[in-house]
Amino acid sequence: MVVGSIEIPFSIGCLADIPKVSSIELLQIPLPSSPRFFLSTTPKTLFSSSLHVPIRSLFTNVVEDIDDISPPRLVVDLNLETMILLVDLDGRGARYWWIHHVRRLSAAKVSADALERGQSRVIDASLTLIRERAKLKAELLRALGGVKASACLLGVPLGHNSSFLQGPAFAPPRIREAIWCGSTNSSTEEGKELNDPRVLTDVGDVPIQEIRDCGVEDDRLMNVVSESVKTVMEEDPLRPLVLGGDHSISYPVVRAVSEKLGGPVDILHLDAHPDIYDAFEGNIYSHASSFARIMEGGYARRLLQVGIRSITKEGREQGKRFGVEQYEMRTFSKDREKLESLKLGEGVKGVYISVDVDCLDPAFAPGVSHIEPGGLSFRDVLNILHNLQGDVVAGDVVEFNPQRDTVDGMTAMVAAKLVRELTAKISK
Ligand SMILES: [Mn+2]
Repeated sequence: MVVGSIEIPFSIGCLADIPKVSSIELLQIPLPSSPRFFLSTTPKTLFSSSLHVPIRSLFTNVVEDIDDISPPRLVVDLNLETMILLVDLDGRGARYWWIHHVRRLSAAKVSADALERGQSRVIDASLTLIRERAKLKAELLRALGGVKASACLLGVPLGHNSSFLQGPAFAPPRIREAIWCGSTNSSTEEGKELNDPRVLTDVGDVPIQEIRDCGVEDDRLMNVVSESVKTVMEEDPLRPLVLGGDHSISYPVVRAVSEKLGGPVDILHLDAHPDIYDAFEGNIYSHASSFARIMEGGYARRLLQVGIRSITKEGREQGKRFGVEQYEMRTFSKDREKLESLKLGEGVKGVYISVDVDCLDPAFAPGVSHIEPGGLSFRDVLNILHNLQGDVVAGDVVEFNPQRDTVDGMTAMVAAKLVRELTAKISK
């Protein structure tokens, strides 16, 4: 239920437009009603480090509560044609959605059927470009011959399922730029040549924002991500190496890999967080819940989580419930030998590697949304990856947030090197 509205004298579109809006503009919005609530939430920032808007500033001016939601919440319609905010009054957090004008058109009695047909055309066109690029590149590789498996980059620039900042939506082009930036050579540490198209190809990005811009909701959007992954896997010898995006994308990606291969995989998951909440702030697709969805779906036989140092009681309970092998940083020195000689994927369809950049200590990778001290060194991660025995069928590198990176793009280089070394692990 939306109980109040505020006219905004400028338009805010989907995620891609947000940085154009300054906090000054937002705070100068003329507000129609006197505040009935003053929230005691600590000021949080919305959307990006380039747009600091303390929630308190926005919410001193809002309108009415809704008593029948427990815990009590405040619903605000800023009538941006795009934004609805839902805030916990007890200060536990905020949740917000961007509702595009397409949905308002729909509400204004544009035929649902017409909307659905239009959305399907956009989705088909998006998948067609990925399919045709994958087909072409795979045909060339097969013509060259001698390639058993080849890493194929697929960007999934999705950031709206993050519970904090949405910057990972901007990561894929920054990672590509760093892979090819020329400050380093094209060899991986163990001698694979990234310049060799037999080692690394690229089919571009799933146009996430363009699809959301058409009013497509997450249930369907996640299916589009899965379909894109399957489209790459359709073309032997391509194997998807996915550039996130926030960590929510691992669910549709792993689901696609498992469904396409016809059985579960073993997952090596490097992360500061277990991302295994049943739902986070009411969002089953949250980046903090992706591994709950993966385990529920039976897409993984073993799930090894390494680098964990921010875990709640629910995270541990969910870990037990799903039989997850959680390796916490506080015992890393004891676990190191085991983790540096892993053998995975035997008896299942292979190994999937999911690398959240925040598995690294922020000293190595400051450009992440959730800075969590006490993490792995870059060499720790490489030792684990280089020594891993198993057939790596797919992987992802997620949660790099360019909006939090250093000015010289240090974390972009870190994410790029993770991609380079994973490429070497996949291609053969
Ligand atoms: Mn994480």
